[in-house]
Amino acid sequence: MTDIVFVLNGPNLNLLGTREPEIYGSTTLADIAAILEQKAGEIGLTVDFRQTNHEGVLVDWLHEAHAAGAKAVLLNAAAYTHTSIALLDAIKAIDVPVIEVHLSDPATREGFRHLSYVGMAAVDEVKGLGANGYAVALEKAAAL
Ligand code: CA2
Repeated sequence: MTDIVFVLNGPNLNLLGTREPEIYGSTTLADIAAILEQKAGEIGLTVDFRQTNHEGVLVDWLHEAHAAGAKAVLLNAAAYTHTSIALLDAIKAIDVPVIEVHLSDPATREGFRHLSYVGMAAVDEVKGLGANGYAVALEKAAAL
């Protein structure tokens, strides 16, 4: 096992900070990456921070985290959280613990956000804390 934590972000999160700030806040994904990289350095971890709009790419990256012997994956699969059996299968197929992350709390939003395939296999979750939730999740990863 290495000290690498993969931080994987799904569709539309590249727009963070530019739209719907009342739901997702005004921090950009680049800001979050910078905060996490600094925090990771302080606690002796390395983060590999990525975003894609494509479901299969997230599956490939989960496999890559496994092949790299990553310590953990922080996964904000965005809308694929609620639809993707492929992601559920990938999380179950790898040895790396996955922590589910969301900026908002999907349980307090529309009904279609209440189901989480990611949550069926994740070891932990951080929801509703905005951008700070990523740092909280990194601390959880450090404690695994
Ligand atoms: O709260 C979260 O982190 C979500 O994963 C965000 C997803 C949503 O589908 C999940 O239910 C909860 C949506 C990400 C869209 O990101 C945007 C960012 C800026 C502007 C518009 C969308």
